[in-house]
Amino acid sequence: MDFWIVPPDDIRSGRTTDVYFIRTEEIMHARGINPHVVAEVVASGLEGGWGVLAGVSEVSVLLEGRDLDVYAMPEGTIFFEEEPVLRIEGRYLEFARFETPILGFLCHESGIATKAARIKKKAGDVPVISFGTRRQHPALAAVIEKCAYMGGMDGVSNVAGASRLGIQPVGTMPHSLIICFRSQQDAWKAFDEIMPEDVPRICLCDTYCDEKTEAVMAAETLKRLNAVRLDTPSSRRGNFRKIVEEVRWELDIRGFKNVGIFVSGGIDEAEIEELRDIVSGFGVGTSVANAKCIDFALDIVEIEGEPCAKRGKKGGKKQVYRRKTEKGFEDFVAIENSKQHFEGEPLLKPLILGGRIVEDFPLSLESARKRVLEQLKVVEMD
Ligand code: PCP
Repeated sequence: MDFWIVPPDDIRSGRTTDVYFIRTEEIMHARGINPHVVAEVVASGLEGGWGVLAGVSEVSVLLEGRDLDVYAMPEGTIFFEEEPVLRIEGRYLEFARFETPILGFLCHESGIATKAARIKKKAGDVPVISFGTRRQHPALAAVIEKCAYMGGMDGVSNVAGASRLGIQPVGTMPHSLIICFRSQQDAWKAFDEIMPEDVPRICLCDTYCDEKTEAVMAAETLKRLNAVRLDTPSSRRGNFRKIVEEVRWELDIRGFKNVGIFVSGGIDEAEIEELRDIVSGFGVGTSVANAKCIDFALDIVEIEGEPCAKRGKKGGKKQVYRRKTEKGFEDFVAIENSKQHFEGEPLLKPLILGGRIVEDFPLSLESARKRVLEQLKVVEMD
């Protein structure tokens, strides 16, 4: 296998499962056991109190054609602990082995989308660009950028990822360009002369000299400099805000008030809070691309119509109702089809019925991203 990438057909056939599901299938087939069940995917241990759901469209492709009904929250929905985000109904052996890839899609992708959303919420109107595909296996480049973008980030740097998203990749220049020209000015001038007009003129200003020295040098070298990028190494970083304030001061007193300051390198939520009032953009890599996965579990909660959840889980087929409040929204979970009428929008909507994707809600990336940004306006954050 080149680059150790599992072929898509092996994912579709369920070969990326854990062996104990294959053994379970063999045992249940041998004894003729295959009950009708309801299984729910629920998150626990949500560090920030909420998560952004991502990976639903891949689950729909994975389960299409199987004799199942699947309900899910729309891609990009903000969810909370104890809320089922996806529900599968059907005979257990129709989906047993797919538990592993279902959780793989949802845990990994929701982890990245959640972190991207947290970063974007902290950044407010300051643009944040995903710079992190270098931190993960390149086979995942498009998925990482999709989740970062869906989570609300304003752009992505990976060429393959941006192409799949149908957007232009965003980036500046690496230190290697400056090193190979053996001169900051020569590298910056070559960039300005050769790059297409629509590429923003953002010069990396921390290669050999102090950030403020190189920032002034760049502003004096390129007439149409949009911004400088500071990627100060941790060995020199100290008080990064002070460095940025000095660069801002030195540019302003020389009449370069329109030259922005773009920062990258180890940027996470704390750095965004510390710098968002004095920078024009953030490049965020590791903290998003390498985000902790969401701890989803898939559990059977009903068997042949009877509640049967294991310890630590609540039995019965549930629905999540969301109603608007003055401050935003609140959810509550209730047994589906209970006699009571509940106020609020039911969040679990048909995704697959009788094995056919019904797409009862738009699976498009743009609608998911719009949903995230809308919810970020009102969701609370620590
Ligand atoms: C890194 C590179 C990435 C940034 C930092 C992501 O700088 O510019 O875009 O950093 P993060 O993963 O810590 O958030 P370098 O490692 O100096 O690489 P280069 O010289 O190519 O800019």
